[in-house]
Amino acid sequence: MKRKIIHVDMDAFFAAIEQRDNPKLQGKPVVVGGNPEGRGVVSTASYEARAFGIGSGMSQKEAKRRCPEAIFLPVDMVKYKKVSEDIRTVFYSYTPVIEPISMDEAFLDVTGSQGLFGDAVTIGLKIKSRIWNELELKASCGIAHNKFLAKLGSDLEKPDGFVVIDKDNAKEFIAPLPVTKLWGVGKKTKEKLFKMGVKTIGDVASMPVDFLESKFGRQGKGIYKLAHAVDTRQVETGAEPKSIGKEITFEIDIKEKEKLRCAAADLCEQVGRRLRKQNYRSRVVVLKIRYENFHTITRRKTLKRAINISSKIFDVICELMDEVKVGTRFVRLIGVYVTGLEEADCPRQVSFFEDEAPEDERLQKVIDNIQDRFGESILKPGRSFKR
Ligand code: TTP
Ligand code: MG
Repeated sequence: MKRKIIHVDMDAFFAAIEQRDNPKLQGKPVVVGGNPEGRGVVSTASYEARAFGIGSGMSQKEAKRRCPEAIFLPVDMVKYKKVSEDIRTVFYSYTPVIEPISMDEAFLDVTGSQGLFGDAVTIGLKIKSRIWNELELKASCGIAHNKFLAKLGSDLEKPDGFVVIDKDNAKEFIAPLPVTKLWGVGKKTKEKLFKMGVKTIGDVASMPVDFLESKFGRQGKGIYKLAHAVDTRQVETGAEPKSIGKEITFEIDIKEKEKLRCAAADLCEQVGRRLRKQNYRSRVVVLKIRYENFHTITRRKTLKRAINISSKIFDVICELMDEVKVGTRFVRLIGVYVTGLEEADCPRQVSFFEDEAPEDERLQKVIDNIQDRFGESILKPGRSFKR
């Protein structure tokens, strides 16, 4: 049977919920985010506010400067989570093959549902209208034979979009679109492509794959495939991992605290990276130690707020290492685990009291991007090296 995937993404999610719940806000510029007088950032803005150039991630101060008459509201995550669950319930009534990407976005593989509910377009329309009728919210949908095209489609006609990309002319359909619509093409790659005179997806498609690989390494092949409308990735329903962890057994048992800290720092990097790649934050950090006599202990710390920055995981691990007096006995194995996983849906609001400041998040993003492009060994924190 022909594969059919629907990508659904809610429009101006947080702001739309606020407008729904307070009719006075409808048709008005609404900005949901942190404190507009403090260091808060915009979580999202209603489409009316976007007309003033306000968007996610912008400082609230700047948003206020651009549109002083906008209505600023705090984030009500409990409410949005509930709506997110309601939306998911609608999805599940059409297919069990769902990959939630964030609170307001998911891929649905409806290949096997068509016999029961009608073709993919019918299902997409039903989902859209049920979300509107039952939750009074607007969703945008993209329908195609693969994930890349489905997601591209849901974004093309936002808000209230509905785009079907036909397999037979998918390549022609995407050819005139800018290269930034290809997954993985960020600012840097875009600039590099622009310098080569490559502006559209069609331009990429017309280049030999070898050439793209020589310029962009592995990413070259990836963008080549996408530009040819090829994407074989499955909709991953995958049972949620209960924990993510990494451990190392030393060739020679180690007692020296500094060396053990370096090893732990390296593990925290790897664990943090996996955590972020899988779009989670963790509330529980676990240290595992096996001594030379194979006696094994674990120590855990539960945090008030979930984290996913490697250096923060390392801070907790250091506390736990001090607790078990690392440095006094020979150690054979050391392990770092994170559990109590939560979806890292969206950047959280920022205040002075948060343990993961926006600078930390930004720095971590830069590190992740560099490692994505050049490999993990290209950049390691000083704490992984013994002084
Ligand atoms: P998005 O789907 O990226 O944005 P949106 O739904 O507000 O608007 P649209 O899809 O129509 O462009 O994100 C979903 C929610 O996640 C958004 O309503 C608020 C939250 N969010 C943040 O808190 N910070 C961010 O930087 C982003 C991008 C989203
Ligand atoms: Mg959205």
